[in-house]
Amino acid sequence: MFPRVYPVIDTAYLGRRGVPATDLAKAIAAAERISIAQYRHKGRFTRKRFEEAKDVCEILHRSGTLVVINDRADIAMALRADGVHVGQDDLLPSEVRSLIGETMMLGYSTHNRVQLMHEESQLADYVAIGPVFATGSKLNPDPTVGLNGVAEARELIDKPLVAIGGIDLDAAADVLARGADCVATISGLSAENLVDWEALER
Ligand code: 3NM
Repeated sequence: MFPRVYPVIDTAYLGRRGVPATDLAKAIAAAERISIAQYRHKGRFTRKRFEEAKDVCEILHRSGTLVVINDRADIAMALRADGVHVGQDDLLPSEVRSLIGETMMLGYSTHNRVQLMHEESQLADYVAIGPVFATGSKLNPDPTVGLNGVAEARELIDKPLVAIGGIDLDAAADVLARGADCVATISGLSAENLVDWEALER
């Protein structure tokens, strides 16, 4: 069963708030029912950033939480992370798969029906659809797909479906009810409201 809640530890978002990525990682690690998290860093992977990602990975792994690295298969492999998440402007899933093999998880972002139905999407372990609602956490987001877009995506694919974009706690239940297996969030989740997110897990 794919988890229902997928926190995204976004360095830009947390940086603006002065929250260390490791602090959020510690809170996620302490939340027993949260079983997966993503580390997302859109900037350059300096040595310092790599060390931070490594710390985040270690903190999460100690509690048995799976770690997925955004965009970068090389960094994910160097960190011995559990997976890589790529988007439409990154390496293709087929290229990533040939690097990471079958045991590491591969997530793929899609934003519309054509991308969802593309053969590359079939190579992913889970597919994300978004943005569901307006989001301030992504530069140049695609048009929102809304709850109907989630329901349509559900009809189009059999894989675990992750919904992302502007989903707060209030909206999460609706998004799950429209067929998403999981809700991913950057700004909707914090150390303070993590227990409420956790309640969505079985
Ligand atoms: N990907 P928040 S929307 C990282 O549409 C990301 O694929 C999206 O942040 C997509 O939960 C998004 O703060 C931002 O809206 C999610």
